[in-house]
Amino acid sequence: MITTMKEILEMAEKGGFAVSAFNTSNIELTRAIIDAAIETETPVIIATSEKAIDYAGIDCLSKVVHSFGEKAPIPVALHLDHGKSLESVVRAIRYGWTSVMIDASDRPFEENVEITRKVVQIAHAVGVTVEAELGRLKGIEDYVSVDEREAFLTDPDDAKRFVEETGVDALAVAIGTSHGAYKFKGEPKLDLKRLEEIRDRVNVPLVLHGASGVPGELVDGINELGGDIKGARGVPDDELREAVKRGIRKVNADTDLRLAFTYAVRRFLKENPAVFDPRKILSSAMDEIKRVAIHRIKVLRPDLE
Ligand code: TD3
Ligand code: ZN
Repeated sequence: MITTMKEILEMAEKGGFAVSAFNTSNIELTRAIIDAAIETETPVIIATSEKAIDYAGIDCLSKVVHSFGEKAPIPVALHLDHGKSLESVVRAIRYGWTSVMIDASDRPFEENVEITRKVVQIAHAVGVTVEAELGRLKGIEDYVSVDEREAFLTDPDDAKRFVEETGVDALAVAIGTSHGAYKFKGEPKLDLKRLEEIRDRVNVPLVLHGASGVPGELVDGINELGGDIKGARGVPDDELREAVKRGIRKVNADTDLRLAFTYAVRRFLKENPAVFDPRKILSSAMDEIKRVAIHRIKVLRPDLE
């Protein structure tokens, strides 16, 4: 069934686990994600970026997710990922999104508060959940100095003030992750101490962006099959488990599903040179996406592992 992210996050809080938010932009990703959630009997958040909405068309993408989500025997939320403006958020709400992120994390604190507060007022009036972000997502090794690192990672006292002043339902924090397939050059590590300090001050569910694991077998498989994504590295499963222990309740992944798709398509085409039926090619991709999503869902649920 389709529900709000707030309801799903409450289930995660009660169960002491984190819910996955997986990004979609088409039928195949949506089906594979929802199948993974059904098989593990776990609620799931289907996230769409503004680019995904532009790619698929807002009406089409909404209908695809609602069509599969409504039939599913588990709670499914349709969430706008990294909404950059009030217009984009309101448009998503109008088309059936049950949850929105307003990401003004690149603006000064007071401006971030101001726009987030506005979004909360509008979204809450129609029962839509709001996520906002404080801090900047940048690989921990990409900060040129300790000062810069301190300036960009989420400050625990600011986080407290931000949540109090905006009334957001969930807060995305910067603790050393970054978007994409190249997250760490050296040892992959999160600032878990900072996460604990934020957790102690903030009473809404915390969200981890840029959390793809970038599984070695997918990266190696793609490279062996003619791809070129050398040096790709993500967040290890154990770091995610530690983050869940410290209060992360929503974990975003997009890159892992893209890697799964690419690996499966490369492998299928190599193994089946005579096949040219898109349904067969995409079915192999769905199987691999589902497998990767199930692994992630289980990592975030200590009670299932
Ligand atoms: O918001 N997202 C998904 C969109 C980012 C583009 O990849 C995330 O935080 C997940 O990031 P990733 O790259 O680790 O999957
Ligand atoms: Zn993100």
